Amino acid sequence: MGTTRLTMAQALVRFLANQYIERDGMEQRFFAGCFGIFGHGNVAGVGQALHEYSEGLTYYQARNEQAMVHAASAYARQKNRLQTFACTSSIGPGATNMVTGAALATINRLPVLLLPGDVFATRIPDPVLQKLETPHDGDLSVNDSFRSVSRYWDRINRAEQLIPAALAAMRVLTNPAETGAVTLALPQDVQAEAYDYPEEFFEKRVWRVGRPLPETEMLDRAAALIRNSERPMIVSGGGTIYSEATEALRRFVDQTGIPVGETQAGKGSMPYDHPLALGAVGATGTFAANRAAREADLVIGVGTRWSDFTTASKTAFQNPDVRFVNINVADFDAHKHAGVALVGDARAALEILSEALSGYEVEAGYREASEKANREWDAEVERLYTLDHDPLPAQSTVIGTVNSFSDPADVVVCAAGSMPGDLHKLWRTRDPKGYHVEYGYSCMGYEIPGGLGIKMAAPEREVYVMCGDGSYLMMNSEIVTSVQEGYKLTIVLVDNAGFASIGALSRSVGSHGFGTQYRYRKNGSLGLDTEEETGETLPVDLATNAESLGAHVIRAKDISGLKDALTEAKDVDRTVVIYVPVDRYEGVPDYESFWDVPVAEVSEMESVVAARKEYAANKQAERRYL
Ligand SMILES: Cc1ncc(C[n+]2csc(CCOP(=O)(O)OP(=O)(O)O)c2C)c(N)n1
Ligand SMILES: [Mg+2]
Repeated sequence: MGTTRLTMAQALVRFLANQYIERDGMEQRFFAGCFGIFGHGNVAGVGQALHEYSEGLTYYQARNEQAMVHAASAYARQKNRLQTFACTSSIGPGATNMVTGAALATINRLPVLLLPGDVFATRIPDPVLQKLETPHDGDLSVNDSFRSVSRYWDRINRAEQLIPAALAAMRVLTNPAETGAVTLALPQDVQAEAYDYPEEFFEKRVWRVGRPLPETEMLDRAAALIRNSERPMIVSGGGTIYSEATEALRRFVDQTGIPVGETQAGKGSMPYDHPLALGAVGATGTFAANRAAREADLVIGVGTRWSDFTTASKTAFQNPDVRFVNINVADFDAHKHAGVALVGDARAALEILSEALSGYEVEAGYREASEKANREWDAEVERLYTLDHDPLPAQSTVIGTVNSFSDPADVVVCAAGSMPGDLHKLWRTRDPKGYHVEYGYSCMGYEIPGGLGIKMAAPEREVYVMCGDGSYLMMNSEIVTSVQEGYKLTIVLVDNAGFASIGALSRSVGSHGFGTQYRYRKNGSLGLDTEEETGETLPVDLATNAESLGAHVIRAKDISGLKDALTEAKDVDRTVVIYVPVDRYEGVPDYESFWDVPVAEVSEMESVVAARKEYAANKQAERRYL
């Protein structure tokens, strides 16, 4: 085969356009396109290449580099990691704006390819605009900050170096155990340099995602543990959904009678009305799941990385003899909590474990207790969905109203604030892809760009973005992109005048919600978050702000206004923002759980001393699971 003379950037774009992925015999292109914001460092190299080879890799203009990486991550999550976007940025601030997005992708184990522009490899015009100068290190640029948040990182200092780097990048992106952000830093001069690339490099390449099985020996050990347990429980994480294992999980549960708690990423593993679905587990868990967890003598983790929210900071599982079995495609996660490690694909592992457990079932009394807990929990959800609260509605009722209005296949999106916990507890999921709360990084601002990525991945579904006023202010720019590209979002902008979640957290650590309200200073202080107002409210109008960005805005005053707004929104064909104020203090309670947030050990404030005492007592329950 011959060679083709292309610039490094042209070669990269042509290579990316020819990468495919296959699982279960279904093959598709791996890159749905390339998000980008141009500046020096990518306008000539990658920008020129995207223009010339636009049929291979569609370019989408974003407004904020962090946001475009969020959109790519959300897209990848909605597609069960079988497709994603590349993201191109200029050098300097354009690049470092993507660092937060990279961290989010890597923490959530979602594939995104980042292509930040970089300083000249030749160094001749240095210091180039936006270059970080480090007198002690000639080879350092701001792009080195991606190293800690990427699963693969390389800098392409010579045109031919692209070949091994691009192949290594694809291997990591398409490997479910290793995936996350991949960063290829692209010096701007090298992007424009030509090289005779071998034609094989541009041929269609199919990356296979297999369904590896756990080792037989470990499977036998796990089956024996389960057969000998009296109160087994499953904790289902995002891996169940990415592996499309929800049907296999349901069959496993029906066969064995083992109840299921769900993590944030795993919510949707079971429909909420399955009799053995106990709902959210951990710090933002339901009483149903948290009681089961407390007593469980065996916990089967499926596709979970056991975050502190899931384990309630290692207080959730209190049975002194509790053991863990972990089904996980990543060896790293499978070994957590000294678990019996079933390293493999979730669906394949559940199917083979079902066979190994043939004839086994939990005792009837245990199954009945789980079913009763499911019903009792649903009654609590109903209570919170229908709270009659005046003059402003409760957030739980806003959530209930959106849930009741939405179709089963619609998607709810959230990431930070008080809503993720409330949604985790209360959202009635009816479809494995209907719940999308980013809680690996819980990144304020993910909501709207995340919604955009989901809508691009699943245009047939309505996407309901539940966005706090704080998150909205941090990142609303992609409303413009959604209008430009014709991807409609229904954004429910829930205004409680500031950081209500952190206000509550601050009060719980004795600090009176200091600095969490949106108010003017009073007597030189930013004030406290208490029901007595401290300082005048600010003249901020977020609904009008949304209007100015091109959204169709509906202002709802109460729950009946919200119902009308949702009906109206359904018929609007561009992004809608439904603005709804809620009561700041009418929150959803915690259900017998704990989250470790260290309280000051010494203080002259009585409230802090009291909070520390309670904290020290709660901490006694923390376990190590060795
Ligand atoms: C980028 C980022 N900065 C800070 C935080 C810490 N934080 C978590 S929730 C929150 C407040 C969110 O406010 P809002 O969106 O209004 O939701 P509310 O708490 O009022 O429900 C803050 C500051 C975060 N998660 N992400
Ligand atoms: Mg708020």
